[in-house]
Amino acid sequence: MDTALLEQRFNEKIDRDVRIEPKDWMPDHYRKTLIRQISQHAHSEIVGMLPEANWITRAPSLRRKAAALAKVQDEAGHGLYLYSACETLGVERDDLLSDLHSGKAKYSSIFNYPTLSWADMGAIGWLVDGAAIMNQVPLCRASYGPYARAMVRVCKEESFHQRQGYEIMLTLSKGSEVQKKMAQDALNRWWWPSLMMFGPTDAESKHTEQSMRWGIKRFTNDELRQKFVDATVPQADLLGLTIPDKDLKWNEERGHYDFGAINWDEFFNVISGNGPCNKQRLDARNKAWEEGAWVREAANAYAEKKAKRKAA
Ligand code: FAQ
Repeated sequence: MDTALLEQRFNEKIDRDVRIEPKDWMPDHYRKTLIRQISQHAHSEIVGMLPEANWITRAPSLRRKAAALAKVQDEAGHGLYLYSACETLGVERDDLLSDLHSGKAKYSSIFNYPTLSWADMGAIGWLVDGAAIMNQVPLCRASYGPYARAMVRVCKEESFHQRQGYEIMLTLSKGSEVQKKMAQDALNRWWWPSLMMFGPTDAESKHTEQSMRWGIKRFTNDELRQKFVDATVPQADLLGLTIPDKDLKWNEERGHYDFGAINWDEFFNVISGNGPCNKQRLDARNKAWEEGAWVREAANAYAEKKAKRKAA
């Protein structure tokens, strides 16, 4: 069948909202876009384990420690589903990881900020997982089957993370003056980077238009950012905390909150590798890779032995 006809069939499927599956014909650009987005997403989950893992040994109680451990393990699981989904597009996981380790591949800007206090565990759960859910629930309807299906379980787990983060913030904000200050300080530091997670404005976004046409993205970056602000402001009110934005104001006419200008220079600086923790995060991932070499060797040796036994 000629390419024009294949492309026409592919476009018809997209128009009818029929899922594209790994063995289906797809345009090269669609495949590449998915590999880029899914692998960046997988890397974000794996690098995203680092800021919180930092607090597992310092959690204030056994209950908090158990929840933090479970959350970080969930994130490892999300990374694995996503690498698997990406491999269905014909790439090797080792190549994807090599691009992460060399600094060539991107991962979410948010994980390049430091976690300075226990309240940051609350703020990350509430804001970062909250932003992740806002972005990822529509991805459960993405046109590529393996990505959409992986997102279903990821979103369920992210919802638990968001709730447990909010509950940490609630406990701190109803606690002593010092605890309330810690919660406010964490909100001050995580608010703007959380808004940046949604990516550049629609006017600056390179990929949104095409990804929307293909049904990979269902909303634009600005639409999701606005939904997040609208959902989160009342939650901050309930905590008795103040969002660090003097321009934040309900706009009756639009039926949305207006919010202040995002520092896009900071965002582009962070995604170019110059954020506060970029180097630390990549060093930690490279160290984990090197120290895990014996596990990969043992697994390969076992697989070879099993294959030989089967062949004999
Ligand atoms: N950070 O044209 P667009 C999580 C890049 S998971 C870094 O708008 P697109 C779970 C973008 O890649 C968080 N880079 O791109 C968790 C592109 O670069 P390229 C991750 C960013 O793809 C919670 C360039 O800028 N979630 O949090 C960022 O249409 C708590 C132009 O941008 C996902 O990955 C950024 N924030 O839209 C774990 C969700 N934004 O490749 C632990 C899936 C943009 O041309 C604890 N991904 N860039 O060099 C998506 O929905 C999309 O890829 C966007 C970006 C919305 C992130």
